[in-house]
Amino acid sequence: MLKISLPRLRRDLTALARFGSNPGPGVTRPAWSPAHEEARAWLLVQMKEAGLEPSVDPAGNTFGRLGDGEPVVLTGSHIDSVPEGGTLDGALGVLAALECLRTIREAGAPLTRALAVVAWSDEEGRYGSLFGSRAFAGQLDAAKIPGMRAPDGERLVEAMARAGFNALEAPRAAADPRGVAAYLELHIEQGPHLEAKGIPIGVVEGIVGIRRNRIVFQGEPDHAGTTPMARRKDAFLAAAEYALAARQHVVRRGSGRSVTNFGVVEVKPGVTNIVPARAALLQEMRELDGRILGRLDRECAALARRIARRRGLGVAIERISRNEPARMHPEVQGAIEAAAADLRLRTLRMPSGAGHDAQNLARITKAGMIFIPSKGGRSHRPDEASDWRAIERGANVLLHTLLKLVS
Ligand code: HGY
Ligand code: MN
Ligand code: MN
Repeated sequence: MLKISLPRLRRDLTALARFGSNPGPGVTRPAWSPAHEEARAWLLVQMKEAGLEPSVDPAGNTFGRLGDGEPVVLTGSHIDSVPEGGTLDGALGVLAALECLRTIREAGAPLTRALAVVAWSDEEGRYGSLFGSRAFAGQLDAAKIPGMRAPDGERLVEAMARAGFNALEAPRAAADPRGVAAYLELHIEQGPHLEAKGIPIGVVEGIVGIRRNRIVFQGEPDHAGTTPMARRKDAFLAAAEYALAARQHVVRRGSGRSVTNFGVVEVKPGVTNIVPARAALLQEMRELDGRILGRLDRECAALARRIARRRGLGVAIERISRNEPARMHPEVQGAIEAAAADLRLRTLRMPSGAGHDAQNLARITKAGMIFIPSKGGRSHRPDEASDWRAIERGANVLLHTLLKLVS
């Protein structure tokens, strides 16, 4: 039975982890950064050496194709990372796919369809959520590109220009759906369920929708020493009350799986002896059911307005990004389960609480995802890890699922 080469995959994962490596474990490799562009150049060389036809599209998506003709079966993930992130999130899916195509090519396996490995740009959404796969799926709103910025204010247009791309050209990456037969992504679970159940392979049924909003409370600056407490229009206190109340609302009135997070808090003027005049929160909400997600979004906005009114403050709510939930295709789920059965591996059907490029691909083709266990369920942190045996199992399930999709 055809198997991938774990030593080669391990060599590639170790090599890629060098680009943007932190002083300690993990990586910081934001999209379009010098470390990311060096990683892309390295990946293109590996693709060429593997005998694949490399290319990069106007949205910065990097492809390595095996075989000619359409429609093609795509497999991959992303090589950008969160700040202080781990070495497997995204990288595993791209490099396991590369190793699968190498193995298939070396074995001279008969292909009824072309295959391509892909690294989607800015999956982590530093400038705009799931950017590259959104452009490929024809979902990128060109009018929004000039205003897209990172949390630190850096514009997407400047970041892409620095890497040699014209951001305004990104919508030209939109693919003809008839040219894509299926999409398959191997990813670490980034949660605790597979490890807790002792099951080696997750078969993703659906991926959560994600709503990201900026909520800005507007109060008044005042002297922090002389202003009586009852007279303060403290924007930070309104934001703090909202964050606690919104979290409670999502937990109580969501599906039981619904989650929310406040990952960025900005307080202005941001000095110790002035009452905060302005407090901005970046909030995200995630839920598998689009209707529930929409309801929570509306209810939280109403909650913010009530708190602002009661405190005599202003509030502005700005939508940052919005990804709808996506169902994975039953045929691809079935192929993953059949491949795992061939390899005598147990599987678990499960939702993904993380967003993935597969949710954009699901809009234009049959998409599926394979999960492997994350140690301690940890991810988006430097000590993100999976066992090498788990990595090998996941890559072999990816290999045999691909073979079922192209034979
Ligand atoms: O945030 C996410 O869910 C993914 O890791 N980008
Ligand atoms: Mn991630
Ligand atoms: Mn990821």
